[in-house]
Amino acid sequence: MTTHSTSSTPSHPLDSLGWTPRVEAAFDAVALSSEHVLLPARVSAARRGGAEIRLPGIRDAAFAPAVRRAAHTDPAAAPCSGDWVAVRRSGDDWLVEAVLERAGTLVRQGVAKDSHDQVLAANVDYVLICEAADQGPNVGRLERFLSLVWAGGATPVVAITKAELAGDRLPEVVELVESVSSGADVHTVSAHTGQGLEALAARLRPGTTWVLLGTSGAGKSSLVNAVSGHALMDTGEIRHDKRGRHTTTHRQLLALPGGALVLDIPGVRRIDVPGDESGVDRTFSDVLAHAERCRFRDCVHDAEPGCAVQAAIDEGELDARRLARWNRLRRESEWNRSRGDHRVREERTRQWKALDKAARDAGRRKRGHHH
Ligand SMILES: Nc1nc2c(ncn2[C@@H]2O[C@H](COP(=O)(O)OP(=O)(O)O)[C@@H](O)[C@H]2O)c(=O)[nH]1
Ligand SMILES: [Mg+2]
Ligand SMILES: [Zn+2]
Repeated sequence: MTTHSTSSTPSHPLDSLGWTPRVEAAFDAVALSSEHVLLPARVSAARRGGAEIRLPGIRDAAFAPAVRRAAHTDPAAAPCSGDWVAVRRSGDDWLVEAVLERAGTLVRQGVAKDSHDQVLAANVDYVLICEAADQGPNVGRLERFLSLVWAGGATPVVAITKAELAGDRLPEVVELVESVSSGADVHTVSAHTGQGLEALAARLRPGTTWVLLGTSGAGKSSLVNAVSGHALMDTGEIRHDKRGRHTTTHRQLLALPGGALVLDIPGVRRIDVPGDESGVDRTFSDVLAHAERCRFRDCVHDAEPGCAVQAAIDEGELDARRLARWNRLRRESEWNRSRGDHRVREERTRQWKALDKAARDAGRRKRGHHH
């Protein structure tokens, strides 16, 4: 998603919301086959049964509550923050006619036995994973975040935040973070001293959509504020009173002065590795590269002869703990996928039973009618 209007072409009113040719094509397909006049809008926050939407150029409708026309059983199909939707006016309401096809999603695994996966954010180009320099860093957590982002199709960027707090340890912290971030750029930043902010700001290109991931207190909001030069987000120093929380719900799609968009999603406390193993494999691409040179194709990199992964560990090229974490995340990912498959099967059975019952009830009514 690198096609953006230059200063020579007049900007489209939707550009400031992250409009792209891909979204335009998806919208046209929906709009042309509808009997209604539809408008494209972007969802700033999910709502029960609908969404808060942003429409450019319509006075006082910057944040319009919208309702979903069709009730779907699949919660993953409900509008979520970052979604592009096709809406139409109906009296005083905006109706969401369709959720346009997504690219780059962040998905929270359904944790409970029968819970569905939840799309936290859609149409995300980049995810800035924030890890504070003075708290570890926690490389296992970083690997989980990276797996989640890769699996959803967005590009991860890592920020080591609060750099000045690490003091002499900073080079060591950076090396450790870089050793687990293969394929992702690492920025070392401080919202307090301004270190690294210019380099990061240069990456926040106009029209790109970002999500910040990291534990509470990692410095996400401070970083957004420091980069943008405005107090766009509440930080740990501000008490979250009623008004504060209200403000937050209405500010879930933030436009940075440079033109990038930030989706402020609810905190992700528990990071389950997605059932899509490609995310884990991409995160551990350096380990995979070793594994490709193992003598046996089904090598489990334990004690097999000719294991290139064990050889890399012996030679000090690979940390044995990283291999252990890879194995663990792969197992978790497989488990989550099988659980997801099980859930889909159960859902199908439930729908089939409901259809079957409806047919039988209809048959009974029909027979009763004839008597
Ligand atoms: N020393 C220092 N503290 C920071 C920095 N960035 C954030 N903090 C502090 O860390 C705390 C949490 O920051 P906040 O941005 O609210 O974190 P969030 O929960 O990830 O959004 C606040 O007290 C900030 O002042 C930094 O670069 N240096
Ligand atoms: Mg915050
Ligand atoms: Zn091996």
